[in-house]
Amino acid sequence: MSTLNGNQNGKTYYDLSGKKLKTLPTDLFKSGGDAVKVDLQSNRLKQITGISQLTNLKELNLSKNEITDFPLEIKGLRQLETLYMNQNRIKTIPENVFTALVKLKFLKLSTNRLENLPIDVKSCQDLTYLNLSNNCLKNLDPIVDLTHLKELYVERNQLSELPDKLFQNNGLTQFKANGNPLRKPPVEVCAGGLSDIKSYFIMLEENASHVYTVKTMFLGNSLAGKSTLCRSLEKGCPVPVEENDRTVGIDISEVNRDGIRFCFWDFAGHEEYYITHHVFITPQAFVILAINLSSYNVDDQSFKENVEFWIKNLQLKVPDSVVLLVGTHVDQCTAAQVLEKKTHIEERVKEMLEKHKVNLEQRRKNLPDEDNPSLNNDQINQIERLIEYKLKVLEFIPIDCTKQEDINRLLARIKNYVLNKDTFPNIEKTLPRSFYDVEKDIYELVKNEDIPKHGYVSQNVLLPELKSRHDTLDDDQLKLILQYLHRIGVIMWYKEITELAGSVFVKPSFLISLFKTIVRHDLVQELNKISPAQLKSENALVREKKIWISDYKDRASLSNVAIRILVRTELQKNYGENDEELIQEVVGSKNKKGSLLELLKHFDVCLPTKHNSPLNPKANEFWPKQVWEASNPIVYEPDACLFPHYLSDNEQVKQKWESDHTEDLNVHVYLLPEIPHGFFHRLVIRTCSLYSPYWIGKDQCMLCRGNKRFLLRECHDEDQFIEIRCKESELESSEDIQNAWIVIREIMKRLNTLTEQWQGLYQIVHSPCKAQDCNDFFKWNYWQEWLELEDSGTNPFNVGLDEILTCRYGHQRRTELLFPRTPDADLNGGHMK
Ligand SMILES: Nc1nc2c(ncn2[C@@H]2O[C@H](COP(=O)(O)OP(=O)(O)OP(=O)(O)O)[C@@H](O)[C@H]2O)c(=O)[nH]1
Ligand SMILES: [Mg+2]
Ligand SMILES: [Zn+2]
Repeated sequence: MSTLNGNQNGKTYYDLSGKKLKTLPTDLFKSGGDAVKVDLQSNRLKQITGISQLTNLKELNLSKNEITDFPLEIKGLRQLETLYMNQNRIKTIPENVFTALVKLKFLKLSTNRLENLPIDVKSCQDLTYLNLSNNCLKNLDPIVDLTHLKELYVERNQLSELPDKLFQNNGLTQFKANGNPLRKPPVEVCAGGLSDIKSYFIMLEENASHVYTVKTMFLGNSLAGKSTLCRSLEKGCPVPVEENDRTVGIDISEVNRDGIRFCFWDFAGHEEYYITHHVFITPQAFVILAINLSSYNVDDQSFKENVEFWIKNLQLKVPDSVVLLVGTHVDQCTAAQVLEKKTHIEERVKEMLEKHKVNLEQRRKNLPDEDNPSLNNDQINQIERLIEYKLKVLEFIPIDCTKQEDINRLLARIKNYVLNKDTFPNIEKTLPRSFYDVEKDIYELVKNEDIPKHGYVSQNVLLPELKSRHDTLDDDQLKLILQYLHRIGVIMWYKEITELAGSVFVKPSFLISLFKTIVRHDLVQELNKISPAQLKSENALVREKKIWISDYKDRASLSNVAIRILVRTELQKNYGENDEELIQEVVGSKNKKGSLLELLKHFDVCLPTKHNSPLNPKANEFWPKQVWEASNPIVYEPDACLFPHYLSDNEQVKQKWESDHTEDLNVHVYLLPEIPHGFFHRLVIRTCSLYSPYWIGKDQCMLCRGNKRFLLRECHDEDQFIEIRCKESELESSEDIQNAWIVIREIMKRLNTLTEQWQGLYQIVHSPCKAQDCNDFFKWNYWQEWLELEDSGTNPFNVGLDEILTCRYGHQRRTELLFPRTPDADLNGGHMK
């Protein structure tokens, strides 16, 4: 038999992967049922009749097929230890299958449509690995008795609770549960991983409490009336806001009403702030979208700017948001106008939500019609998940913010909605009592000035203070609580940033006030205001100030010295002259980067650009056919921050890249439904901190790696995509091509993780056909697997792909130019896992 791969340690195994099989080949059975391992992944199997003849089988791989009904015949494989059934379309598993599979150790069922697990799965007492991610499971009760589990994955299901019994098993070392609507433990605890979940259940035993907290975000354009609404709701009566009192950044406040705790986040409406807003627009929040009815016109433009922009962004970022539309300024409109505008907005919103849904369903429907449906399982799963998200837009409430009764009416409506379980299923959380107490104590500490009033405090100070008030909690438990409070946005503790891990921002408003000093709509004015005395404090000259301003205007680059001066001024204004330690910590000094820059980098707001000194050997990397000059004006500005967001053209990039060539390596990453606001610049910031030299423009960026040039480009044709190219003239050998793919993989990895920040986004990847004017393309499947590939794994592009690929119009290319295929694929197998 041609597919017999011979003996491996005396065991017979067969590699039948990627052969377009619809049934099992009879050869497999002829050879006498001696098979120990069979790899059937990436075929088109719907059933596997005959498999039970292979009674010696220990390992069976059926991943990436078209199985919808769990094959009962598997029952006959009593020696089975390893079973891959992932990436199929299985809805249920009948009872009495697992009772026969008592030797099973490894079971992968991820990416199917399972709603339940059979109770008898507990018969598999030897199971150590179980992967159930990407299904529709609502509870995990059937698996709590699997006491030998070491690894368990249940990401992206519909779990609202995790059974605590599962975590009494001390053998469990790996557990992932992202992407579930969890209440117990809350998502914010699960995000901390296995040890946090275990601690949570232990603390819960002592004393549980149910907390109702709603983060309420006020969004909408400038002058819409957000601050007016926010302050009036807080006070319970109309609060006038001055016309020149524009919100800068975000204002945060807190109110308790009838046992519900509201955290109000009043966002500034100016577009400049959107780059920092992004970070604070978080899931499970309640959004009040304010629309100024007096300036609203009944037309497309007005709808787009005042309503659509915000709803679209929410749909991409947090697609399960709940949005209340509030029309302000009704006192400045006639009753007829209010009605007309209200109807217009309501109808257009309905249309837009409907269109979003139809588009997704259309895509979902079109997918399986393609040549090889099993290739699309991942994609279908992704889209179905997006269809399940339902952004809820509640009613439209027109109000006059200056009238008491309108404020009362709004308050009553909000309370009604918030207490409605259908609207807010996650508002009630089960938490150990201590979570609540610790939070209260932190506020006390600030109030009593046991910690400074800005609330930026070292853990060495905070933890002992808290411990003295809670003698039953140890450091780890306190840290778990702090981490939880960070995730719900009550405090901020960036433990993943090394330089900041030791400190906590007990008041988020302090952190935001730092951002506000440099990310603001009137920054140039602020720079102009810098006085000679302030300049002197940093040993700067007046002429430098002029350079800062022109660099900022022309090149989106802001000197670190200027940043230090602006922040110092702000801190001195609010917290007194004398706290030099705080100032140093935040703004840094010539030798040490301050925490502010670390944060801005962490949030992908700007790219710290380095001085081209011998200390930075990377900066001297040569690139093709030119001598590398040290004085690139944008990038090697010593000690500055680049804000790609403010760049206005691509001239420099174009000049360095020269022109495209059809033979360039070329990958298109489509982002659907559209590329989110600020996505490309975040990608550029993340990528350019890896490679240099680089050149950044408005929506293009070129970077070099060794002697190869790569281009990133945001494309806004009808479809929106990000293009990644590698220059063809620099690809002479097969090794060159492989090396270029390595860089492209790094870029795509960053792109892929960045995408996770927008839950409503999905990606499709193509390599366009390289022939001139041909529109055909080659679709990438399982590319996420390729991104995660470790040395031991099978490159999915080596399974079932020929050496040469042909587009539908007959143009041919070597596969390695279209896909990251490794040329010497070990056709003899031996890499079956
Ligand atoms: N007459 C009238 N004035 C209102 C109403 N709502 C808000 N205003 C006024 O409109 C102006 C702008 O309101 P703000 O609440 O500051 O607007 P904002 O949305 O917070 O604006 P940014 O902070 O710039 O994003 C203020 O002067 C308010 O007093 C209303 O219903 N009627
Ligand atoms: Mg405001
Ligand atoms: Zn073609």
